[in-house]
Amino acid sequence: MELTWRWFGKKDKITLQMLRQIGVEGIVTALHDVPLGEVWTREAIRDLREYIESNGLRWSVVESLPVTETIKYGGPDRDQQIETYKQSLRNLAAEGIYTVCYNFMPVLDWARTDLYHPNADGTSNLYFSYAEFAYFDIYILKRKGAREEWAAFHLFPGRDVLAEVEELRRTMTPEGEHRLVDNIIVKTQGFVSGNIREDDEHPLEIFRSLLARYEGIGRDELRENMRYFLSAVIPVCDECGVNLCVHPDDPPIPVLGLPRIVRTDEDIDWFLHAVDNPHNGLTFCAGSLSAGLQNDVTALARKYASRTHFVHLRSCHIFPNGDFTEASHLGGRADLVELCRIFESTNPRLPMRVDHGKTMLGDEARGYNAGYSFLGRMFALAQMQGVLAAIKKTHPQMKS
Ligand code: DNO
Repeated sequence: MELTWRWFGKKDKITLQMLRQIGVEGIVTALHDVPLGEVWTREAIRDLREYIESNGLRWSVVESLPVTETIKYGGPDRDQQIETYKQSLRNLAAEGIYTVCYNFMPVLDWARTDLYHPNADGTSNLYFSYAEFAYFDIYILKRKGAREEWAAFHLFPGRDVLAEVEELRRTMTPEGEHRLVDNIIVKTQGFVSGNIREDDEHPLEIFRSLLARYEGIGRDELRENMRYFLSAVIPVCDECGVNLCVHPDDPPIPVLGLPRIVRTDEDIDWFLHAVDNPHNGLTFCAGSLSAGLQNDVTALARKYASRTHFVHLRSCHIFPNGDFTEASHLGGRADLVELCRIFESTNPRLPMRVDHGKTMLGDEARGYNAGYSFLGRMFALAQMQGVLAAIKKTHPQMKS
């Protein structure tokens, strides 16, 4: 596979020269300065591409070309937004960038409750606690119907999330609440070009008004809106050779009363058939998929390898109560060794990046984006490089 790395543009504290030293071949990035919903011009794309190339690397994948909310909830300006999207796709192809990742998660991109959950060995990881998430929903966001929904939440038999929320409430402080808001809707969102930026003064209000747009939108409506979007953009991808690949929902469960439609085998099968064209593909995020008990990640990789255009290598560990954390890249529910074998044999040039490394050995003091440490990701990349080398050596026919 092609070894790529998510880099957040010229302001990223991790420089392209650092990446060259650790064996990165391709860059995964986006035009993070272009406001949501505006066209990515050829000039701006070219400027960044040339900068990457002047550092001896190539721009391999766009992550992400954001799909604005109006397309997801089917607002009155969605056709105009889809035209903008098509134009950006054409411009990217004209500049030689052919792999484009996006997601179709309403309002909230990925979600975690703790960004520095301590491990016994002194490192830290991202973590998702259902009780903390429910606390945020009920007592901070104060979403109508939240308490009733959590009372009816029986994904993990024997777990009473509401009772845990009340327990948490006894010790919760204003700082604790602030941290939850920051973790759930600010720190994890802004840098991925989500709806909330770090400097927004009233993130909760923005968030609530976005949630309100989804009243009456359930799974079927969201599916229809995704089909509408794909039917419009895939012909453009076909015409200019772009592989569009949706990122699975992270975590792969419905959250905050919002439907989520890319979280199971059945969902993947649905959207691939909704517009059955090889350019309509999947970003195989082993981490997101492995955070759902319903998913057998290896079986999914086998089934969907030929429609996978981009791979995120990471793995989650789910605790008996359902909470999950990001495991080592050689542990957890996703067997990354087997996944490398599957993807390497399907397409030896398939771009992959390691995702969400640990925070370790001083990463914590560097102010990196949540989950995107340098040393932690470098460590994971080295592990995956070793795995790939071993696979190629034992199966010489797989040499790229
Ligand atoms: C988080 C990322 C996601 C991903 C988008 C793709 O770490 O995996 O934000 O980039 O969902 O559109």
